[in-house]
Amino acid sequence: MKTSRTYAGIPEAYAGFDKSKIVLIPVPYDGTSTWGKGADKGPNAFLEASENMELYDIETDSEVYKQGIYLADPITENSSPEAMVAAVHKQTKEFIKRNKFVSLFGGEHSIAIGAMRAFTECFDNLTVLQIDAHADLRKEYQGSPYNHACALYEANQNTNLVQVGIRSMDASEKSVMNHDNVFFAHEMVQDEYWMDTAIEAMTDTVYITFDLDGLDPSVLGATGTPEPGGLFWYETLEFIRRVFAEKKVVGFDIVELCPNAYDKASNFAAAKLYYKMLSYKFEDGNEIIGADIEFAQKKETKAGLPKFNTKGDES
Ligand SMILES: [Mn+2]
Repeated sequence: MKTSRTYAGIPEAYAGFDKSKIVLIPVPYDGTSTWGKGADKGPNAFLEASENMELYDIETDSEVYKQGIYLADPITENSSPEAMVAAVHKQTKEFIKRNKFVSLFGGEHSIAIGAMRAFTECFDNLTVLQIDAHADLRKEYQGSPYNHACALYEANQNTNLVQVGIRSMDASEKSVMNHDNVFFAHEMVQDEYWMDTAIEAMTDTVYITFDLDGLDPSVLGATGTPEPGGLFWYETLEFIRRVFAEKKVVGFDIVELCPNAYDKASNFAAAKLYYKMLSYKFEDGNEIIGADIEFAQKKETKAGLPKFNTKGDES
């Protein structure tokens, strides 16, 4: 049964589908994880933490929930990895076509495959920005191309993939990796210009897939395969805020929260990260959505809203 739960407990007035600019799709899927099980519990832990979070963002001086955040029904298809990917693809594409800013919360990283496929079909010259400890470039793993270890294989074939925070991979992945677009954690720590170089490597249109294990485990430890030496909180925020400001970010997912009873801080970090990303997206002056496909976008919504002004933000 659908309850009246809203994202972060926001008032119904900001949570209806029609008026919401943002859609959140929970995908509680954990079909292929190899080590720490429990990413299927991620969306609920994330939503619970979000319900206990203050909704004014100091840094951007905004309350982004007032843009409207529609909490979609979770995608629970798990009869096979293929069926799950197809269900995510279909739902994501439907919401893109209805001119929503689509965000997803997993679930393990394979939930991003269908989402990235939908964005690739709807937007030209797409960059996928992957923040992750792992390269995830295997063509198949344990018999399936839809394993979490293969999450970025397709995006690497079809988009401009930029990988940030990588510190674990298989030697076989070296041959498919685009080395100019890979930012290894051990190099980032010695390169004060890595953010500039990473942003230069992106096209104008960006989708972000954020595997929480890209963060340092001291920031967020409740993930299936934690790796030392990850991104810290404020450098993460600085980087993604710049990406939102300098590029047209068209959607994002956050994956691999694997909650446990002893570490509530991780759930809160994931909740805060999600809200920060929305706050940056809708920060004054940032461009809104704008796909290269036909939208049923209502003209009157363009009037009077400063965020639709595009003056002077093309660099
Ligand atoms: Mn990972």
